[in-house]
Amino acid sequence: MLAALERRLGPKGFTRDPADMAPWLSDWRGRVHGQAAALLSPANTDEVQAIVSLAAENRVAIVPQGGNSSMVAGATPSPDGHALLLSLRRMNAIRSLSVEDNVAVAEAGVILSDLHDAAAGIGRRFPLSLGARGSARIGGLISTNAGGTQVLRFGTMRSLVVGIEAILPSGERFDGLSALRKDNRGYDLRQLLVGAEGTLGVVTAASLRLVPAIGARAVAWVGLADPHAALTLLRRLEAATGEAIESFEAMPANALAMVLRHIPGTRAPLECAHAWNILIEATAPSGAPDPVERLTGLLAQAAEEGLIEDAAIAANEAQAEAFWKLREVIAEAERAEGPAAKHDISVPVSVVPDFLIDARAAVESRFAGTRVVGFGHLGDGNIHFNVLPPPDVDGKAWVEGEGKAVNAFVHDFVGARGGSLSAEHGIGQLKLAEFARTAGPARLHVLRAIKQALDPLGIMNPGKLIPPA
Ligand code: 2HG
Ligand code: ZN
Repeated sequence: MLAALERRLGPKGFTRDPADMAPWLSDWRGRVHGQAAALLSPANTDEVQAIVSLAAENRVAIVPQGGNSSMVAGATPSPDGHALLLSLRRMNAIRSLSVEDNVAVAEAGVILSDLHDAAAGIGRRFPLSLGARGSARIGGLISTNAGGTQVLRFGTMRSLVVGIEAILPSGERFDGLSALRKDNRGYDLRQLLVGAEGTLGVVTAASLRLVPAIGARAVAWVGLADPHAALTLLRRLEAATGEAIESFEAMPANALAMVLRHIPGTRAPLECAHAWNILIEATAPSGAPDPVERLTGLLAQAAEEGLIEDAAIAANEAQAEAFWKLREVIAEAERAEGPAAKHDISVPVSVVPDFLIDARAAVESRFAGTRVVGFGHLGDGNIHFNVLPPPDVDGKAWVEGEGKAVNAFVHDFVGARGGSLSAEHGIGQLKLAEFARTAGPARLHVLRAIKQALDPLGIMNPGKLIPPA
């Protein structure tokens, strides 16, 4: 089979060279290391179809991979070395952009920031963004139902996918790219593939929703004392500005401190340290009044009332970018800080302020010496609740040992509040055991039944998402 694949894909699309494969065999955080029989980089959908058909015939596993920025090792093959690592990186064409349909058709290997640029070129934008936008690719973003920093207004990837082209585990091609806004032909295969983490087929291209380009934006950095005030502020800003608030990101003092410590060239926007920092972005369509004035007025009023302690509004685009950088590099700063027990949880938005306070206190008192860094998408109810090991232990060993007890503790805390143990990163390998432990029987039954129906041979990204029976 490998010889047949090598013939079909040619030297650009096939390698077994350990040096070529090495960067793609470990996850972004360097926690999980795998092996692969070969690295396949098809140039088009026909080649993906040939690969999947051959793999099905030979009962060989396929691990699809995009930008390899998964937080849960969802694109890292198992260490046995049997699987084919299928990189979509060469399929990076934007096939079309339509101002009439407000749709872009992008192949799975298109880098998110390239899609942003292409949409801007026709006076539109693709309204999903995240820190890894320079490396994350459309196929991976779809397969993990990625979220990011604009979910508040535009939803997760699921709400932005209007069509999908995919190769199913049988080798059949699903042609679902046409950008129909209404299509009620029963079960929605497109949406089944969103968030499927490559377990139901390989997404090769997608039709994606575009929205009008913004006319202007206002980016503010706010310091305040507690997360309840933050939620009050969010709801007040929304009520006052309609749809203008696109991002509302919360960072505790220790998250900002970690960024300033590890990322060169960063500085705090406000004079004093605050227990909580909020990054707010408000936008306005072209022709509408500049949102800076409105946001400045609303924040001044909030300061007068004592709801917030201080605020700075970016004076220009460079400053706006600098504020955003402080938020977007937290994951990188945390990686530099060392191993941590990471959680990507969601709870109802109304529960977030209490959760941030109570869960941190509970974890730090139950697991002596740990430090909680809980930050993220407050307006979406999605907190990255990361727990750093006590300073005097081997961090890596701690994550694999005591860290597992921390995981269970945090997930039970979340479960008791009606939350989810995966808000936007998926299950992958790293959340699999906890997912199996906490998912109810009905959820597991349906998940396995769907997997069995579409991938009876179990060749698509095995060992991810679906807890073994
Ligand atoms: C973010 O919001 C990413 O910055 C990463 O989702 C979160 O590293 C994390 O825990
Ligand atoms: Zn996030």
